Amino acid sequence: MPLTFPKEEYMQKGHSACAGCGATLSMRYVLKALGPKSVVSVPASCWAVIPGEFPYTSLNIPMLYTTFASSGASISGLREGLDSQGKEDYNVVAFAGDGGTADIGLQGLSAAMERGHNVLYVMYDNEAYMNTGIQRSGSTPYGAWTTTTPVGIKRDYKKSNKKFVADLMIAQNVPYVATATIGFPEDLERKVATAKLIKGPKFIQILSPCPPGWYYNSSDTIKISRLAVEANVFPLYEYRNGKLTVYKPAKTVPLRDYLSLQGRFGHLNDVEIGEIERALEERWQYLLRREKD
Ligand SMILES: Cc1ncc(C[n+]2csc(CCOP(=O)(O)OP(=O)(O)O)c2C)c(N)n1
Ligand SMILES: [Mg+2]
Repeated sequence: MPLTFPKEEYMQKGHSACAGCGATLSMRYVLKALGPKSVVSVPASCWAVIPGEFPYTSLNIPMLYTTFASSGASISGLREGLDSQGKEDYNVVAFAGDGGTADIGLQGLSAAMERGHNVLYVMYDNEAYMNTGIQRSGSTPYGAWTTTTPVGIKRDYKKSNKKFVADLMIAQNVPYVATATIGFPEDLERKVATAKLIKGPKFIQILSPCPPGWYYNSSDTIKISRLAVEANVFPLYEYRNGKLTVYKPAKTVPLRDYLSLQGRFGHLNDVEIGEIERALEERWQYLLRREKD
């Protein structure tokens, strides 16, 4: 790991996340890049319970616990309040799940970005409503089992495609948009550090694997995060000043390598995997075309 990776910790031991929780590493890495002058707003989600019960907390910075739909509105208010006290140097950050971002919080997110506040919105994407028991969200990928897309005799796995919120943010021309994963921490750290220096709205979507929700061994979290990029499931990109840059992985792997580690995809047959692979390739080609624009 390069020496530039910040040593300071703003998240301590003693939290209540599951073993191998990707969302927990996401928060730890984001705070490392932002530093102590940060305030984080968390809506209803796993992260609302991970820090611990009041008066205990595993975070060394202030956290506002807000309602499920309100992340965008809450960071707007925090920003304006801090600025009115002359505290422009504080980072105001939303740290929201995929349900709270792709679904119920989408209008609040879009509105906060449109108003142009100097805020960072981080979507930790574990691809379902995990805190309430693995219900599908708009960000759940095609083919996945969840408790609301069950696979019994009817094979009711999710039949619609993942909604890529970062793509929506590009369509809205948000000044800085990026995708990242905890499997490439230096890349994640650099993107958060870049966002910190930009005055205006920023959005980062971090793929954050979930052992119980994706049904895999908790020691595989980092491996799965890296495979997601290498198997073209979760392309890494950065959008700045209207220009898209797509990361080309040094190594690519077959989709099956990513899917086979996770019980949530265990029901898929060869034909279905081939269809998913084709759709992912189409999206990849779309991103490359967009990069050339
Ligand atoms: C208006 C409203 N509806 C439903 C809930 C119940 N609820 C709490 S957390 C949650 C799931 C959150 O999912 P996500 O945003 O993906 O975060 P994760 O739990 O995966 O970390 C739900 C449905 C709520 N708190 N408020
Ligand atoms: Mg989630």
